[in-house]
Amino acid sequence: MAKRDVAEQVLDALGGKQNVKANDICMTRLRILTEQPDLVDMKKLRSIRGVLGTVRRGPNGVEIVFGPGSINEVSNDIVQLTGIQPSYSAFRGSSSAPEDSISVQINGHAPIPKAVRAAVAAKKPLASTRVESTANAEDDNEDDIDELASLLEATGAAGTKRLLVVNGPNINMLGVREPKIYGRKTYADLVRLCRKAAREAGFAECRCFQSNHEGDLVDVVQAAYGEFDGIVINPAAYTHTSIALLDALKSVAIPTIEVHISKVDEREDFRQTSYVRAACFETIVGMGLEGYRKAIKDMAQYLSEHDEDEKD
Ligand code: CA2
Repeated sequence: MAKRDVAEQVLDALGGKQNVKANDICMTRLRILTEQPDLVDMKKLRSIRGVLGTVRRGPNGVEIVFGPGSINEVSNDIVQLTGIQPSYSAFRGSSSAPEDSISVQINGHAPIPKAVRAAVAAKKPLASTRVESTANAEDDNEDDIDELASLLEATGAAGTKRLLVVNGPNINMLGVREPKIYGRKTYADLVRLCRKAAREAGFAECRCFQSNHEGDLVDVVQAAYGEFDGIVINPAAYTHTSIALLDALKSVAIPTIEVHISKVDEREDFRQTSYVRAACFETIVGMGLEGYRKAIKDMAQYLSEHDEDEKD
């Protein structure tokens, strides 16, 4: 079955795309906030090929666990079909916040069915392996799902490195104006490019975040501490003004690459200053959106070299 079909079936089981208020992904889970939770058919969701388990989180949240091979594509398709970009902040403060699951522990509560456990441990494809023991239930036990996701992540079946891509003010306006400087591609195109590049570079997760507000950018960098292995950042105009963002990047000390779409070095004088550069090990300018692809590849390379250093 094509991944697109999977996304269409997921939306159907969620009560249609109009019932999706927000979405986000982490390494193995698709997170959905619904408008009307009673429209969600959990049984239908759980019968979709590739779905390993489901759980309701909070009054409006649903989490759907996929095998590592399919989560990114299904998520991309959900984004295309709904027109809603993955949003980290939409889940903040709700009981289905990404933080909940990123920090989940294998706590030894409800056991994972043996077949799933064995497939994960053997790093076998999981598309046809389902949580059979709970197939008739309304949804899976939360502990069971957390353990399943943790197991998938801990065994490296989903890769291990997590990438955060941060974009600053007006990047959401890409493709709308000034095509001579910033090109014709939109922010949605940029998110797609980053997710694909990250998948190809072997990242387990690629989360894209954009805000027009300096404090939000500081918050997301701080929240990345202990959660993400690398940051690719285009702080846009805050590049040239924000000591707060520089301090945030320094405080988390996560390897960071600075990207600029345009040739900032050939533009106005005020664009020649970059405060964040002091916290970045590489800066890429003037390559258009392709600069993000290079940054993601270079980050993967840097992280693999850094891991090897640790082994020596
Ligand atoms: O070249 C870059 O990537 C920049 O970071 C982009 C920023 C600018 O302030 C920096 O100096 C260089 C601007 C973000 C996008 O702004 C738009 C303005 C009009 C139409 C579309 C995007």
